[in-house]
Amino acid sequence: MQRKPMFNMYWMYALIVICLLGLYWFQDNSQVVDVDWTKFEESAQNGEMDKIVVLSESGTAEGHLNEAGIKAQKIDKRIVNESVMLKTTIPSNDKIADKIEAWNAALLSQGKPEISVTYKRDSDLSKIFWYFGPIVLFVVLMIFMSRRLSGPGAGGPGGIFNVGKSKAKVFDKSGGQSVTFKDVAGLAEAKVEIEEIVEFLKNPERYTELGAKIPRGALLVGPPGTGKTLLAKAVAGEANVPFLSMSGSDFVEMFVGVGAARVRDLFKQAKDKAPCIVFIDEIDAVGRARGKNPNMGSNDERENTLNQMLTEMDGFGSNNGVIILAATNRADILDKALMRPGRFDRQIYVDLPELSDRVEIFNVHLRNLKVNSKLDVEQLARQTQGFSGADIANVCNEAALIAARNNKDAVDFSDFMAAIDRIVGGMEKRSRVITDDEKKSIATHEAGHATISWMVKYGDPLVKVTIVPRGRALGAAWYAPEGRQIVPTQALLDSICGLLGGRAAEELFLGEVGTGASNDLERATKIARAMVVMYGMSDKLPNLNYIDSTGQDYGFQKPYSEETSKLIDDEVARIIAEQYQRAKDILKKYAAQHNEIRDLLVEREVIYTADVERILGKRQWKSRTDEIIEITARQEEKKRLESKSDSEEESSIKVSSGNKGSMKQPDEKTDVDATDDETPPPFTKE
Ligand code: NHX
Ligand code: ZN
Repeated sequence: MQRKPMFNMYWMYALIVICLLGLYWFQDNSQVVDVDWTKFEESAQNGEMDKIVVLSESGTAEGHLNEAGIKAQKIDKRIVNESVMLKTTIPSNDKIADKIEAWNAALLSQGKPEISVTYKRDSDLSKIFWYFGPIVLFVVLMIFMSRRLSGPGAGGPGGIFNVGKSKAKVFDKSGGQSVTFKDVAGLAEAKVEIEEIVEFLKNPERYTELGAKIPRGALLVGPPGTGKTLLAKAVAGEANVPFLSMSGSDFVEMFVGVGAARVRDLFKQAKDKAPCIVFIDEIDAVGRARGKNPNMGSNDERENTLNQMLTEMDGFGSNNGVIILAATNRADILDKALMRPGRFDRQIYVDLPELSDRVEIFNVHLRNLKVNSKLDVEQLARQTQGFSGADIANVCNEAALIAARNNKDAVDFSDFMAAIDRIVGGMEKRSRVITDDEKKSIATHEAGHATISWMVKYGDPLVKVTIVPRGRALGAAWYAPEGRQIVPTQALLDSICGLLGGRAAEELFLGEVGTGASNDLERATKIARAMVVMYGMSDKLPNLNYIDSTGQDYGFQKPYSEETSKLIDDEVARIIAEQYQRAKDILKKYAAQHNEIRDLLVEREVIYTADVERILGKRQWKSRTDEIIEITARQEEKKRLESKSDSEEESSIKVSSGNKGSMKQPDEKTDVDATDDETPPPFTKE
C-alpha cells in the first residue's frame, strides 16, 4: 500500500505545543541575562566568573557566573536561577583575548582563580540542535508508536486520529490512465444497462427537464473476477467524473461508531466532488441483511454502519450528481432495504463470460503478449468454460511465464494449455515416485471415470485422462464443462455416476478400494444431497426445497422435522447406491474397453479424446459445446451475409440469392458447419 503523508492538523498542533513546552523548559534551565559591556567587564574583574565563552561569529560573549558571582548579582531582580550567564556584545573581536588575559593577570595577582576561555564559532546552530533534537526525536517516536497502534492495515492517513475518515481511493482525470468501455470485453448486456448511468452523469438536464429523478445507485451482481470493478471504473472514465472507490470491509473497524463515521465522511467527500461516482466493492461486508434475532450482539456495529448508509442514500438531494455503484457476488443476502427504490434501484447482472465473450477477453489480454501468430483464440476460449475474466488474465500471464521458463521467443498454444491445466489442476509433480502397481490402480480408477462419462448421455466432453500427479491428485480425467443453462435430472444422475466410476472400477477390477476416491465421493454426495433438498428431485420428497436462498438462515433450527431429516439421508444414500450400481453395470459391460484404456494410460500416462473415441467408439449424443459452436457459426454466417448484402449489392449472383430469402435454409447450415475450421473467404465454397 502506498504511504499517505503522515502529517495532518492534529500532528501540527501537537508539535507546536511540544515546541513551546520545550523552549520554556530549556530557557529556565540556564538563565541568560543580557548586560552591557561595562557591567560584564566589571563582573569579570571582580572574579565573579569561572568561564567565558566567546562567540566570535555573532560577536557576543557569555560569562558563566560562579557562586560568588550569583550572590553578588542577586541585586538584579532578573536573576532567579542557580546557574546564570551574563551575555554581552563585545566591542571588538580581536581585542577580547587581550582583555581577558589582562583580567586574568589582575585576578592572579589578587590570588583569585583564573577565568577559563573558550572560543566558539557557529554556536547558534549547535544550540538549535541541542534544543530541538530531543523534541524531534520525541515526535518521531510518537508517530511511530501511533502507527504501530493502529495496526498494519490501518496505517493509512495518520493513525488513530483519523479512524472516522473514509479511506476512499480517489481516481480522477489527473490520476493517469482512465478506463473506458473499450477496455471492457464482453458484458454486452451489462454495458447497455450501465451506459444509461453515463448518460445521466453527462447530461442530467435531459432527464431532469422531463421531471425524471436521477437514480441514486446501481448494484453490480456477479461472480468474483467478472469485471464489476472494471465496469464501474469504465463508467467513471466514460462520464469523465471522479471515481471514489472503497471496499465494504473498509467500513469495519474494531472501534464503535467508526463504520458510520466513515460512511458519513465518504458521502461528504462525494458531495464535494459531485458529479462523481462512488464505488463500494464487496458491499455484502456491511450490507448483509440485518438479523431478526438480536442475540448475536456482535453484529450491532455492522448494522449501525448499514443504517448510516441507508440514511445517507436517502438524504441525498436527488439531482446532485452523485451515483453510487456497489458490487457483490451475493445479492440474495443483502438487506432488502438497500434494494428499495431510491437506493440501489437497479441491479445489473455481470455474468461469467460466454464463449464469444471469452474470445474478446483473450484478445484484450493478448494485446500485451508476444504470441505465436497462428494462435487459435477460439480454441482457447472453448477450453476455458466457466473461467472469469480475471481467470483468463491469469491464464495469459501464466502462459507467458511458462514460455519464458522454456526460453521461447513467443507464447504459443501449448503454453496456454499448460497454463490452463496449471490453474485448474495445480502444479504438475513429475518427481513423485509411483510404483508400477500404484500406476495400474490409478489408471484403473481414471479409466473408470473416462468409460462412464463417455457412455452416459449427459457426460461432460472428455478432454484427456492423465496419471501424472498434479496438485493433490495422483491422476485425473479432464472435461470441458458444458455450462448447461437447464440441468435435467438425468444430467445430475449421470455426473454422479461418472464421479463414482473411479471407485466402481477399483472395486470391479482391483478387488479392493482405496482412500483416494474421497474427493469424488464428496462431490457425488453433494450433488445427490442438492437433488434432494434443493431441486426437489427425489421420489420420497418431491418438489420440496429446504434451502433458504435469501441467506437469512434459520439459526440453529432446521426447517424440517427429524423424520424428514431421516428421509433426506435415506434418499441421498439411495441415489448414490443406485448410481454406483449403474456405474458397475456399465463397467462390466465395457470391461474390455476399460482395460484397454487403462493399459494405454499406464503406457502413455496421458491420453486424449481421440484415443478414447478409438476404443469406445463415437459418442451417441452431441455435446452442448458442439451445438453452441454450430449455433455461433450459423449466427456469424448470417451476419456476414447481411453485411455483404449491404455493402456489395452489385457483386455476384450468389449474394443476392443467398440473402434475400430466409437465412435458415438447411443446406446453408451444413455449408457453414463444414467450413467452420478453415473460415475460407465468403462464397467461394460450393
Ligand atoms: C494421498 N492423494 O492423499 C494421495 C497423494 C484415487 C488414484 N494419499 O479422484 O488423487 O489419494 O479421478 C481435490 C482434488 C484428496 C481434492 C483431488 C482431495 C485428491 C483423484 C486424494 C485419484 N481422480 N486422490 C481422483 C486422488 C490421493 C485427494 C482432493 C483430491 C486416485 C484421486 C488423492
Ligand atoms: Zn476419481
